[in-house]
Amino acid sequence: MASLKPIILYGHAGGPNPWKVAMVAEELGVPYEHKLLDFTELKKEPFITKNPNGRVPAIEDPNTGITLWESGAIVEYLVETYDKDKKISFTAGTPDYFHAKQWLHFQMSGQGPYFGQAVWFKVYHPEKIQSAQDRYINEIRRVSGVINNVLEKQDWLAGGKYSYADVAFVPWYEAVPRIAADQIDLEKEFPKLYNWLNRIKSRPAVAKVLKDKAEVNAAAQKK
Ligand SMILES: N[C@@H](CCC(=O)N[C@@H](CS)C(=O)NCC(=O)O)C(=O)O
Repeated sequence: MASLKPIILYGHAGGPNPWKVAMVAEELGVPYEHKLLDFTELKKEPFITKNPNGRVPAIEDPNTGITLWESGAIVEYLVETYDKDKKISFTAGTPDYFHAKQWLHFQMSGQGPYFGQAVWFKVYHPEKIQSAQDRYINEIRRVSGVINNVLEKQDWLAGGKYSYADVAFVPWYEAVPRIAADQIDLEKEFPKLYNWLNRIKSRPAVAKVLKDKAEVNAAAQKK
């Protein structure tokens, strides 16, 4: 996609959601410029006008003029606008198309918020509330069980091939060792899921984004 101007992707070094968008853009060969913001910049101008919710990711696509936020909506925009060959998506209106959306909605409503709350109560909440920690760690386990069971019967979540629905889950799983290394052993408890994550992470596009993420995190730690 040599003729495209780079999409501006507003992200953050540590937060998982923008990296999901980067992975999809890399898979599609859509050029992007990843602007890493500090959390202190998100609730004020100029960012708050781009995303009234004051969170990342958001994108600005100079090729179409759109500004968009919410990572799931951005992923859908990217595949519907740029995945003409259906490399990681499906023909509109087919069952596979809707199944991929179903998994993306599950990722957005069932994985992201619960894994996010697990981080909050394990790492950031000023008081240690065991019941809240247990609730969200158990949700990580429950969501992982759902995926693992499905992957007992198939290699990929939707349509018999790797798609955006699979890669969407990767960034939050990358956070699991930090949240629950002492409580959840993905390899042992959810071997199909563990193997699936490794297959996705070994794809060149995903490996590149994970390398970028590791580099910016290492740089952020040195500051
Ligand atoms: N549902 C939103 C969640 C966005 C979100 O929570 N982003 C985090 C970083 S991964 C953030 O901006 N946190 C800053 C804050 O909460 O102030 C999405 O998927 O885009």
